[in-house]
Amino acid sequence: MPDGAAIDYDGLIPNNVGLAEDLTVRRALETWHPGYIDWWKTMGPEGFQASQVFLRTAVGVGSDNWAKFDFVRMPDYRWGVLLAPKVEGRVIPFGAHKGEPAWQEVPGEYRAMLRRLLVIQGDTEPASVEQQRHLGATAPSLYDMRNLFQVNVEEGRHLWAMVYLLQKYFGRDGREEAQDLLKRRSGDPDSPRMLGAFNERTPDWLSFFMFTFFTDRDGKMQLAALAQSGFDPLSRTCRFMLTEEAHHMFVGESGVQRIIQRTCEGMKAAGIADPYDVARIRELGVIDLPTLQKKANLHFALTLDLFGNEISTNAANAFNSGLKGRYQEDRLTDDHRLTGATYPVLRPRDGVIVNEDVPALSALNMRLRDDYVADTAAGVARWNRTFAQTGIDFRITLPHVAFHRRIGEFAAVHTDTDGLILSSEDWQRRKETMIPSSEDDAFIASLMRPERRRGAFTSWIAPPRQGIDNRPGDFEYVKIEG
Ligand code: BYC
Ligand code: FE
Ligand code: FE
Repeated sequence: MPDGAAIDYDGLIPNNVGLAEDLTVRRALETWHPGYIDWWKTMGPEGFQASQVFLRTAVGVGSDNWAKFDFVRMPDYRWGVLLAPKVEGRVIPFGAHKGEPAWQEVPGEYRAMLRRLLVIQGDTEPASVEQQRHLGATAPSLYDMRNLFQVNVEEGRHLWAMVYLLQKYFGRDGREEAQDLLKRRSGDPDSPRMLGAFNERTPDWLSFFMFTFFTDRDGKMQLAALAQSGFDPLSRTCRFMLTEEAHHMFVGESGVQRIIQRTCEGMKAAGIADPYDVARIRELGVIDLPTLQKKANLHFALTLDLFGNEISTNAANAFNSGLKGRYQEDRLTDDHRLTGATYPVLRPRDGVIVNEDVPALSALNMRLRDDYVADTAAGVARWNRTFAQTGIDFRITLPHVAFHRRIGEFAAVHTDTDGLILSSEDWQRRKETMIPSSEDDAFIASLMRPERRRGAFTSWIAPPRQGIDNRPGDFEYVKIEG
């Protein structure tokens, strides 16, 4: 196997970072471990902790055959520390240190900035598990329940990934940050998670699928930018996390696609052609398409906030110092320093939205957000094929980036989904046509009835095209009785 590809499963903590020989870090992680298990049992999935779940576990870190599938009780999942193989001779790909050997130790002058990035990244992982903890009870099938738990255990592992870096490279402060990552709580007024969207509720399965489609994709973009890092351990960690991340977005994309499919099939069977005939469509026990659009609007806007301010000195510093690159930095063909370059940024000016060129370094959050929007739009286009295939006249669209924002240039204005600036009165009057109303939420909540028979799916979602690991349709993905 290539360097770093073998995983040691002998000790308490599976790893490919030589923990057996690294006594200090092994002790720090073993000391942290009980607190993690305690957090998992109290803040992780509610119920089902004794159930046998058909989960994938990493057995290697290469690009193929890296995972195996088996029945595991979630608290026994082998969370571990897994880094992608080291690339010999790797250099810092961008910023002021471009071309110097990649750092194997923390560069002292950037220690605080690096620690902050690790803590923010680490904080989102347990936050998402907390947000999703009540969903097992209302799973629309055993297949979906298993996918939820798969995402949850892997987000737990992503927390391990950041905790390892903090404990290995940041000594005492790192150990303190690792403890604090177990203390903050999603939505807690006194000690909330760090970023806005991670304190929102994920009360139902439509929210879960939208979250994994939109918000896990922010994870993909941020991890891709950090995978370029000149701090090599971070780069290697993020590269392996991205392998796992693909499944999370698959869960979201296919989840929403299956909902669309079920709704379209239901409408056809009932002879309803008008997607806005909401009352009749809801009577079929499926989710009407305008409500899906409103949910997409909401989750897109919440996720855009995660890119921070369009114009940011933090982002410029993180790039200049070689800590956080751009999406696919290694495929871009400019000078990778951006000292004289500019980038267009959208901002509201005197009641209209204009494009202004600003120094490219300060616009890096905006740029990553643009890359995110393009990646998201491709996913939405895949959803829209289902309308064409079933002959229902509808399309999901992404709202304007100014819509319903709380962070950045647009936080101060209200707009409609086309980006037209609205007065507060107009916004109040029209908002329930653009984001879910409490009545929409109540309707969705009314559909959340569990389906636990093998191979069965609840009324509002179509079965998947394929089982996990090629298992048959009636496979018992979760053995609830354990
Ligand atoms: N909420 O200069 P700015 C994932 C703060 S998702 C609250 O624009 P910067 C996952 C900001 O912290 C990926 N506060 O900031 C997905 C700063 O505060 P301080 C997570 C916010 O640093 C699903 C101040 O405003 N990873 O993995 O350029 C499931 C000034 O802002 C927010 C990362 O985000 C907000 N939304 O940009 C599971 C990567 N936005 O320091 C997991 C690491 C900004 O002045 N993080 N603020 O007190 C970063 O790269 C950057 O910190 C950010 C913010 C892009 C998040
Ligand atoms: Fe993650
Ligand atoms: Fe994820």
